[in-house]
Amino acid sequence: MGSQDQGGNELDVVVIGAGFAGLYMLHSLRKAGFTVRVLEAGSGIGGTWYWNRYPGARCDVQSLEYSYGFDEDLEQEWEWTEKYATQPEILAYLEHVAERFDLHRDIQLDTLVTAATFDEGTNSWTVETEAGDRLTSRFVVAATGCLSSANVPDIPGRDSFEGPTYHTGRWPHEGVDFTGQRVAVIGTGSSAVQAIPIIAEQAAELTVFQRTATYAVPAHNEPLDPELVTEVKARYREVRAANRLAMAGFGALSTLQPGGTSALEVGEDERERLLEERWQTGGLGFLGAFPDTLLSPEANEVVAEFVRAKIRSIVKDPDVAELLCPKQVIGCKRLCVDTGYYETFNRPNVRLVDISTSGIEAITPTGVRANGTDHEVDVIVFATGFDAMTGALTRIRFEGAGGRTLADAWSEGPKTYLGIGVAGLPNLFLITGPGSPSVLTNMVTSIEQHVEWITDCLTYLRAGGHERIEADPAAVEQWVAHVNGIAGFTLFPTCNSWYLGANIPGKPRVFMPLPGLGPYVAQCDAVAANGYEGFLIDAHRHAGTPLAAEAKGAEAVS
Ligand code: N01
Repeated sequence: MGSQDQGGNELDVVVIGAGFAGLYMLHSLRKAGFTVRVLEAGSGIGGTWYWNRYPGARCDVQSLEYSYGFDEDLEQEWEWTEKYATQPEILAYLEHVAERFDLHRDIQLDTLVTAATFDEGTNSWTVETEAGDRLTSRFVVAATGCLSSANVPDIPGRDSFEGPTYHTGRWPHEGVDFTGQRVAVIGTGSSAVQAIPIIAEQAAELTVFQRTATYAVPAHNEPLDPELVTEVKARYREVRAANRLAMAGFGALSTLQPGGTSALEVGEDERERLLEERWQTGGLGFLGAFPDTLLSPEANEVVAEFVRAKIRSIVKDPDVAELLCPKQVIGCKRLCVDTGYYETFNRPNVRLVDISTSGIEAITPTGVRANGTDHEVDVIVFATGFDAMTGALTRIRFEGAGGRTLADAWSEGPKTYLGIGVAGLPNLFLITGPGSPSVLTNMVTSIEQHVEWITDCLTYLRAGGHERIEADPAAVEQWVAHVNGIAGFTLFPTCNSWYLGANIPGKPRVFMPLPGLGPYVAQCDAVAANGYEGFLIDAHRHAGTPLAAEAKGAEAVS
């Protein structure tokens, strides 16, 4: 089954990326007897948690849930310190995982993959790196992350600025000292919401450029209660299983049950009580007060107005408060979880500049021009997000059967089967790709489900002596229609979110993730149980590829 790397070693799988997905993919495949090499662009492992080192970076899914469940000893021995873990703590956890499972020996750092070409004669991929290395393997798994291709907008004069500029997703490892500096932050998404309160404490002046106001709910982060940790560790199997069946891959630790009655059917006092209870609890579970928040515009408005009232009560200047009140549907863009975000706009050294009408006009050598005013600054922070879900994939030139590239296949927006397979690109697997729940869930839950599904699939192929699998174009079309159909029932497509690719000029506007993890997991299981229904297995067997050769490969990895 295996192909060869440059050193002549048998390789079954090349995995691209060494974040949560790539690390577990390596471990899982190795355990199943496959030979694997992981190629990672960074100088260290960790993916998102390697790159996003901006001030205040932490996860907004509880650490006891945002962690691997595949190894019982691992989950028992690791001690999280806070309800929501910081970036350094999550990175330390991933380093621990890599050490514990001896992963480093199969990971090649500082290796940017630029292209991968499928050879129909041998049914294998040749993966090329920026340094000119070539590796050949039967399968490629893209564990490239959904939010890893940084978006630095092409604002006129961007490169003329004479001071330092930073993107939150490419933060310097040594940190940045903003003491005494005049700082501009462009963007008000999750990264900015976390960074702004901390930058404001350091900087002499902070100017925030806001194109769209954001909804943020309090984190109420706190040190983890040892009693809670003991209690969760005692029932971890149940917690992990419940999360995999849940709509968003988390929530098993929540003290609040998802609301069962429409926001429009409960009385005003009860609505207020339910929302206040969730506001005081904190976190993303805020959106779970009513079942129709993301389905009915009227129900949504009830929840949105509750948050606007909170903003008006926190922010002292009524004009600033009004600018900070979002107009779009709540939850349509990803909800932010904050610690002191709105309060920061009460500080005398913080200014909010509304750029909703005409954007940023220019970046000049000394600052940022908006609404005809030049804002002089020493430093610019781009908290401008990512070319989400597709950017990290399409920047690699994947060339599949008949010279068809991934960029060709996705010219009208990403099209996949299950978010895992792409028609015309055999033996390529995506982890948490577009068309799967991915970014609408706890990423670790979704990653583990995909890793295990892919491992089972490769084991099945090996057992059957198969060397090629690809998504059936008809199954892809049906799946894309299914994803659009489900998204169409929700309010998600109603705003300019990165879920739709709307943040990247020229990107096709397609809702990329699939709402609802639990039902999706059942579909993936059914596909596997039915012999990988919707995938073509050895459908285009090359006449010159004898089965004996693959059987020999299968022996080598078994
Ligand atoms: O990026 P974003 P992010 N001119 O795309 C603005 C995850 N995450 O890095 O809304 C001016 O959300 C843009 O404006 P608009 C999480 O899934 C998780 O903050 O497009 N402004 C927006 O305000 C999150 O959703 C965590 O009008 C421009 C901002 O920049 C995802 O990563 C923490 C602009 C970008 O916001 C991405 O978050 C951090 C332009 N040309 C991130 N272009 C946690 O777990 C863009 N903007 C807590």
